[in-house]
Amino acid sequence: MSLKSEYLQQVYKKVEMRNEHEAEFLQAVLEVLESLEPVIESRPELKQYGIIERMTEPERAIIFRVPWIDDEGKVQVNRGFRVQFNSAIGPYKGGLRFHKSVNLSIMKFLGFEQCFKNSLTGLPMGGAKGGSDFHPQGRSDGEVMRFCQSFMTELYRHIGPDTDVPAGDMGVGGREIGYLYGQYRRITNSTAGVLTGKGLSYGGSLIRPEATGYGLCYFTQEMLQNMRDTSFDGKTVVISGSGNVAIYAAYKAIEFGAKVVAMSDSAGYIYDKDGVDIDFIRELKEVRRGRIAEYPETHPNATYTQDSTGIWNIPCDIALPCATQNELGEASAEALVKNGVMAVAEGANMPSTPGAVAVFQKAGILFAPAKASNAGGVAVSGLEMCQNSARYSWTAEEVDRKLYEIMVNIFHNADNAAKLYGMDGNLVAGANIAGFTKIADAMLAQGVTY
Ligand code: NDP
Ligand code: 2IT
Repeated sequence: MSLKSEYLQQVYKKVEMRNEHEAEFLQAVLEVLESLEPVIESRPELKQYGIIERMTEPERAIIFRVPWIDDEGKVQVNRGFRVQFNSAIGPYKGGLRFHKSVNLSIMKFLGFEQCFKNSLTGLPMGGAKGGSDFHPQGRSDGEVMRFCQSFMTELYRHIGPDTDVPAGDMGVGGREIGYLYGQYRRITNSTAGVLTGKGLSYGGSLIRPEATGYGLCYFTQEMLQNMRDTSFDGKTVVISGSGNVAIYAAYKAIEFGAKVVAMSDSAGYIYDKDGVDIDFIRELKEVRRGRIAEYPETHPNATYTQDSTGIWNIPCDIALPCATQNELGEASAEALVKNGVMAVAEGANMPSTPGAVAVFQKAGILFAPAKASNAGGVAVSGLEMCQNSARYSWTAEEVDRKLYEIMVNIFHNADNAAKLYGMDGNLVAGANIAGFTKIADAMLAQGVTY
């Protein structure tokens, strides 16, 4: 363990004992505690009021059975989760993930990180995450609808516009949010904006589908300008994944003058030295729900390689991991550094392993941690909540401008926090400290409740 403070070591040991099989959750906690060493030293009240002990234990974790009937008439049973991590600064807020790999550890790491991310947006949102081990790939629309209806039939009693507002994440996009919202409306006889990422015809916000990817590029552009006096213009970019985050990150990077040469899915990656045809990929993934392997059929200059991690061997100036946790390990980080990467900015949640982050930091590569750089999605979710409460909608330009301002602010808050504690340039520490401070102050002010 790399913690120096005896107190933090003790706290972490207890977290480890309580959650011994939850590798992802422990990974996320340790990273935050490492960043907080200097803060704990300078603010003894944090220890006195058990702030870290309280923050590393979710306020509530709900696990439930989700039965549904597949197209063959067979009963299927999945496991549903909602981990309500911290509500000190606002209603629980965070996405729902439908993926076969979902388990309590993954829900807790995502919920834990969401608290700091939401705090960084400057909007009043607590942190949560939920989802299921239901895997939508290969399922018909009818099956997805029946699953969503069953999932919401339990979830509805735990959420509400001032309590907990879920949204999308992996495997949960506009289609799923629609089915979930429809069932919530039916059960509760309420049209409250209880989910974000809704369709435009029933309370959704313009720019929400684009927000995470756009926000990632706004953050990265600000980081490049401030820390290296450069920009996306003329740079070669590699983006992993080809889902919601990856697609809109690619659009914005291209708009900023970069060439995106590679993208992937869980089976493999494509390399197109002329720059990917992002309209084609968007249609392939969003409309046809196809596989990235199909790309070379219509783009003969491109190649497809099985093994998605191979994408990090492609030389690039900027790498944007936008697929999933721990997708970029130490060996991949070394390959990127060897090939001259200048900046790595995380679109996915915790895509770089701790070993990979250490490689980037040692090599002096610009590194933007997920909590800061992918906060654009939840930020526009917060703006969707505002619009729903006001029963009003803003134009795409208004939402995009607010998103841009929020991402620029997050960069400077993280950068300044790192400088304040003598860790100039370390955006991991800066983001953790800036996100933490607001929640800690709110918890201190409210007494020992949760
Ligand atoms: P999607 O379901 O839209 O897309 C996920 C993409 O990642 C797919 O292309 C998927 O491929 C690929 N993928 C999954 N597992 C792997 C793997 N092991 N190796 C390589 N590729 C893989 O999800 P999102 O784009 O919404 O989410 C991506 C990441 O961004 C997640 O970490 C999520 O938590 C994070 N995020 C999402 C936000 C949002 O608003 N949606 C906001 C902030 C963060 P395949 O089709 O083969 O499964
Ligand atoms: O990880 C994330 O920030 C999300 N999946 C978005 C959450 C949200 O509430 O919009």
